[in-house]
Amino acid sequence: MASSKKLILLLVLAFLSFEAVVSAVVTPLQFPHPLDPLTKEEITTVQTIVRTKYPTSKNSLTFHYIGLDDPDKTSVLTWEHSMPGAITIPRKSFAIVIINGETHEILIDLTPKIILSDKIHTGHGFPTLSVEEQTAAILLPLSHEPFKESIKKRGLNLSEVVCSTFTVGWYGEDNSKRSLRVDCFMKETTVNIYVRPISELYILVDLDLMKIVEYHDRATRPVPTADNTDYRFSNQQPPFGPKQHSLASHQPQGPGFQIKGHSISWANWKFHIGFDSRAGVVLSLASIYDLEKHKSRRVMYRGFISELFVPYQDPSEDWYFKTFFDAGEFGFGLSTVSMQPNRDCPSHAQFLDVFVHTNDGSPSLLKNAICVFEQYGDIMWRHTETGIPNETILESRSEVNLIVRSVVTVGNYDNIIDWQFKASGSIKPAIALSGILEIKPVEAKHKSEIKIDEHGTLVSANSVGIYHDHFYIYHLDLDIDGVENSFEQTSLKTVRVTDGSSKRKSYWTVETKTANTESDGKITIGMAPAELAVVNPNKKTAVGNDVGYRLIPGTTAHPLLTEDDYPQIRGAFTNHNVWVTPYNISQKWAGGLYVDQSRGEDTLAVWTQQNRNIKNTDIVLWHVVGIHHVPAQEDFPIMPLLSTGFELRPTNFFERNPVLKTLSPNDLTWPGCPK
Ligand SMILES: *[C@@H]1O[C@H](CO)[C@@H](O)[C@H](O)[C@H]1NC(C)=O
Ligand SMILES: *[C@@H]1O[C@H](CO)[C@@H](O)[C@H](O)[C@H]1NC(C)=O
Ligand SMILES: *[C@@H]1O[C@H](CO)[C@@H](O)[C@H](O)[C@H]1NC(C)=O
Ligand SMILES: [Cu+2]
Repeated sequence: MASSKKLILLLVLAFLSFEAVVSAVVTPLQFPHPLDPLTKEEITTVQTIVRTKYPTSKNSLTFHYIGLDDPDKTSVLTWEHSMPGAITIPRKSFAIVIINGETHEILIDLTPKIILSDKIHTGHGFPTLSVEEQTAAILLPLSHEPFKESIKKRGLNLSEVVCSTFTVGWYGEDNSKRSLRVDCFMKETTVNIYVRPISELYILVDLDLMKIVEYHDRATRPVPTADNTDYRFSNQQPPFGPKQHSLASHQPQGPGFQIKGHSISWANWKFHIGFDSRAGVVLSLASIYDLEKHKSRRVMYRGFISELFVPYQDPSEDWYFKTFFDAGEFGFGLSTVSMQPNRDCPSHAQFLDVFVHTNDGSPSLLKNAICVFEQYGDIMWRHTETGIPNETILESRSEVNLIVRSVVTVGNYDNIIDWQFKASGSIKPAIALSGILEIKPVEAKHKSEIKIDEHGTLVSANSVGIYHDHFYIYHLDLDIDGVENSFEQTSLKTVRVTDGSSKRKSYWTVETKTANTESDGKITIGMAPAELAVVNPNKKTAVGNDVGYRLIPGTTAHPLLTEDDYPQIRGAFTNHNVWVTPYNISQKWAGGLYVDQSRGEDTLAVWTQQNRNIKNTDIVLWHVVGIHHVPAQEDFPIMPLLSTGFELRPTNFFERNPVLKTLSPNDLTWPGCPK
């Protein structure tokens, strides 16, 4: 290693702010924020109250969701504009609890500690699975005699078998038992279990009985080899290239953001970071300070990922049911993992811990669940003016952005979920995927041996990475400079010159339409170019434009399943890339409140059939970010990040470039180093 040539890049930068900011310390708040996630004590209160009302055995009372019951939006807005402590918004919790086989929706007031309502869910679909019941289910095969026989028959070592849970979906059947499929893998000599499946076993677990209720072993395809599948550094052989050079980051003035409780202020932005066991990170009350209007202006009341639909595209017995809804079935919050400092987030990042709940209702601490940091090095704006004789003008500003990051690992896949804030007013939500492909074993060692459609790519000998999609749907309750907004579609249209008034034969111009009802808000982004914006028709700029924010989509993907296919009925919220609904406190989950084995009766696609008014009212923008994944060899044995995202960008929101006068961070030298 040429360590003498090691380059230490120095990044010492000042914070970017229009007001003096002291270094960030997580200070406890005198008055809690009404949108703060449930505290450890509050989760325990829910547990105690429910258990006191139902003094049944522990096994017949399991908590599948404990969260903050959303306070009334109007009250939160009033609270925000009142003196601290002047208004108290009651802290309430909404819990979904299975008690003796019945699903209860329990609303609790946490201050007088009373149950406000307790309803039994009678429709289709089941609550989010608990981590603990999945942990119990994956152990069942290991003591199931027919399974042990199958393992023996295959010449495998039972001590090296690990199993994993897969939701069963719904394929038109009337059955309404909570069940799970279990697939098993070999862990000998590699930890990369997903690429070493023991295929053609059918293991169905009844979750209420916590028993294997169906078992078949149809045939025997060999388990793919463990060679070259391990991703742990300790198991790699040199050479370890390409070489990456080191970077030291240091913020001598401290970070440019401040965290008070769960409220963040940074540069011209203020927002709140919440956390929910189903949604994961929830950002609320995002406002930007307008230097010219001398006030903070609201952009977003709340934003979070409402659902993630991952349908695999192999219709065979082993695979057809693999059509997952990761938020509703597994919980984005429950699947959030601790991040590694200096790897998942830079060394100058600050971390937030969260509490999730276990299935017995106890709070469980998750360290380093969220990180907040500033990102340096991009250009904010620039211009080189070469058109003025004998004078060169070069003006360039570098920018500092703020990132809020969390990682949600659902089984084989890791979803890196970022919210980027820019001083120029943009919010850029981004998603990056890493992790491991789901592999189907095949006989073929070479592509030429594959004679039938194996529904995937041969990524290694005997290993097919199955085609699938990742559809993320964001719930974006934008409140552009106020609650009453409209959705506008500005189409770009070709005009043909027919009257000989120009030497040109054509040009393009725009035509703006304001959406009246939900059907006007269903947008399939495609060939016809259009600008999509949420505007406040009641607020105009000095020159008369409606203030607004534009949605600049990233990659868009359209579902390829037929609309009558069962998974697509359940995932019908992917039928359009954009939807607009009137704000409804109960319509948070695009795939429904109860997604496991749901029948598509409570999806965004169904709600919008009401075709409600969305003009000049409180609206929610839903945006689907999709990735069709045709696996490639580089995705094996573990895939480098695949990123996508979109931008919410001010459009006639400010009178002019809001960062015209923003200084670049200072150039500083490393303490003790020569200049
Ligand atoms: C099976 O795996 C266990 C655990 O790794 C190991 O101790 C044992 O020797 C293995 N048995 C055989 C027959 O390879
Ligand atoms: C530019 O500078 C050159 C050399 O100094 C000079 O001869 C010329 O007149 C200048 N041109 C203009 C447009 O000022
Ligand atoms: C609000 O959402 C709930 C749940 O989907 C629904 O039953 C209700 O009709 C909705 N209200 C309005 C006014 O749309
Ligand atoms: Cu993928």
